[in-house]
Amino acid sequence: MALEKIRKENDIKKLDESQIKELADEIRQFLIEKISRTGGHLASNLGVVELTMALHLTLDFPQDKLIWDVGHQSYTHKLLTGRKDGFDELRKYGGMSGFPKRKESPCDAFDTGHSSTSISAGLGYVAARELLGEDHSVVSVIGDGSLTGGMAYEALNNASRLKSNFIIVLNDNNMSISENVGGMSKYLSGLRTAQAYADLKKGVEDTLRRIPVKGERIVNQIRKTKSGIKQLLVPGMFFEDMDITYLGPVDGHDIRKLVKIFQEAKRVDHAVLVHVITKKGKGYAPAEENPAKFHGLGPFDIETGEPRETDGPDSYTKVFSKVLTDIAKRDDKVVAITAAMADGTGLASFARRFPQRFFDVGIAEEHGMTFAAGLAAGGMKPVFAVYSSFLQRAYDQTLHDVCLQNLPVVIAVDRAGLVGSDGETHQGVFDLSYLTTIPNMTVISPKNRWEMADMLRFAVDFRHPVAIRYPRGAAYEGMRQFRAPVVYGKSEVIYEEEDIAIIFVGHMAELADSVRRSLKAAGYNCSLVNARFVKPLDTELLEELAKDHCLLVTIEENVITGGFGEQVMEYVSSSALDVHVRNIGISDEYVEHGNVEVLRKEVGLESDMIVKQTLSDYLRITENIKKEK
Ligand SMILES: Cc1ncc(C[n+]2csc(CCOP(=O)(O)OP(=O)(O)O)c2C)c(N)n1
Repeated sequence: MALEKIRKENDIKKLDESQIKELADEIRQFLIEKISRTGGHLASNLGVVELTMALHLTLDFPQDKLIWDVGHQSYTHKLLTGRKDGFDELRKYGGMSGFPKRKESPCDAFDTGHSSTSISAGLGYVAARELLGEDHSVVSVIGDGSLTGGMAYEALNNASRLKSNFIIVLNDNNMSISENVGGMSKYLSGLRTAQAYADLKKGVEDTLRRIPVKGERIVNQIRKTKSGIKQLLVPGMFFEDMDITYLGPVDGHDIRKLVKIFQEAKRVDHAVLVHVITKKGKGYAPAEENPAKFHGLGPFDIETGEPRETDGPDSYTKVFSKVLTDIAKRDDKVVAITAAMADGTGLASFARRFPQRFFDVGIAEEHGMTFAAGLAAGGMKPVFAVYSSFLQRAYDQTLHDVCLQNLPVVIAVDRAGLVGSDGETHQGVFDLSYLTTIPNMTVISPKNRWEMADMLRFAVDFRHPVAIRYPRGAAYEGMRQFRAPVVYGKSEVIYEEEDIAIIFVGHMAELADSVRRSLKAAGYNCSLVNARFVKPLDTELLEELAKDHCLLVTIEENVITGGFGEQVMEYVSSSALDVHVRNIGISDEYVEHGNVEVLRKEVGLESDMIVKQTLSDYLRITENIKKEK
């Protein structure tokens, strides 16, 4: 067993050639087996087994720095750096992360999760290396999907000035999560299909080089020209014209060729891009056939490739997808935008139904938002469906391009709240804070599947910027009897009592209801309010509640800082209302990976804990009132 010989970084170099081939097969088998049990990112990892091995054969860890873009494809790297045992607890609370983590290993050079950061981070490492007079390699691996993100181009623009070695590995599998889109993708396809032609060019170049004395000079001269003759010799002109040497394309499953090209890349005295062609899902037929399905998934059956967990009730995403398609049938101004997440956001069915009105902009949330603003200014009704954590990228565009002009863009904020096993980078727990800072923005959140539908209809008809926030997973099917029309700026009182009032945001409905039931069982009065609007606040209701309640408890799955509760607290305080406020939410920390239920307990979004806190607050308040009397 070659894999057993790998106990720590650099052990791979002790294997002979036959064991190297064995190792690739064993790694694939290992990944398929483990991920079939834990879930995780399968297809991307199967695609980079040989690429990672070749990098490990070329580099020395931890001195050399290897930076993964997104980082979802770093499993082989984890295996080759002594973390095999971690796979049993992959993505579980307290277990190994599914992404690179510096605190997990000195061989993880940079923490990632969001795309298109690796070239920037690599350049930073290179600049630090130069300033500190160090001498190690820096390699950034970026996928063709991640190369659709603007940050990558900002970094390439910078890389052109480099005077020392920096290796960018372009892992080109022609796929983002689903099929890759756009001009760069087309350009790379051109380079790929020109493989035979590229070999021919290489032949010409080698022949020229063999001309005694002058050969090398002629080749260099031609490389430097801007003329068409260069096109004959040099593929990858886009990069070459930016003074980034282009090497490849090379077969990403041929370890010998890969090692050779990486050795060549190490000799370049500036930035160099190695174009590697890989197959997403390589070695596991169901993943090769359907790489999008196997990009990231839960536990599955290896034989059939089918998920182990059966479908439960519809997810919020599914409700969004169905209702939006329904709205669009009647309103041909409605258009939908995704930043490379057509499947995840549920827009894939909209795309099939209305291909002309669907736009996948690539992994480009910033561009997606300003594009939506342009569509709205041009008379359409854009709905941009985007995960909460990725929307963070488009804060300025939301502020500067959408809200400043008060344009009717609907932001469908999916995966809001804790998302679970993807961890810190993916938790959607900041959106209420950052969105509510923006003038002209309205922020709403539904308590159950029916309100999701009602709110989406409200949002599409609302002629101003509006964000509708909903979580990952099953749409709540409780509280069906409470279905009052959505009225701008108005909360929904579900149970009206006195003393204690719980105000919850969106999917905290179930938890809030359970807290109330416990309080009632213990003999206390308790009102229950569905905030509905996080912005604007229903201040009229707060004034009313203050009259016959002494404690308001706010519950939201968002950081407390700048969230709904803090805004309630601020209003109560600045209006000198006679009521105390307790904010329940996420404290000022990143929340790591793990099952959502486990994470909720960890952060204190759990019924018993909230009941205890509420009673302790209530008893203290009533005690003080008695004393004052
Ligand atoms: C800013 C941001 N938006 C969206 C995502 C979700 N996402 C994760 S991987 C991925 C596709 C990446 O494609 P590529 O870089 O080609 O890697 P591959 O999985 O094909 O190896 C996307 C869209 C993300 N991680 N970051």
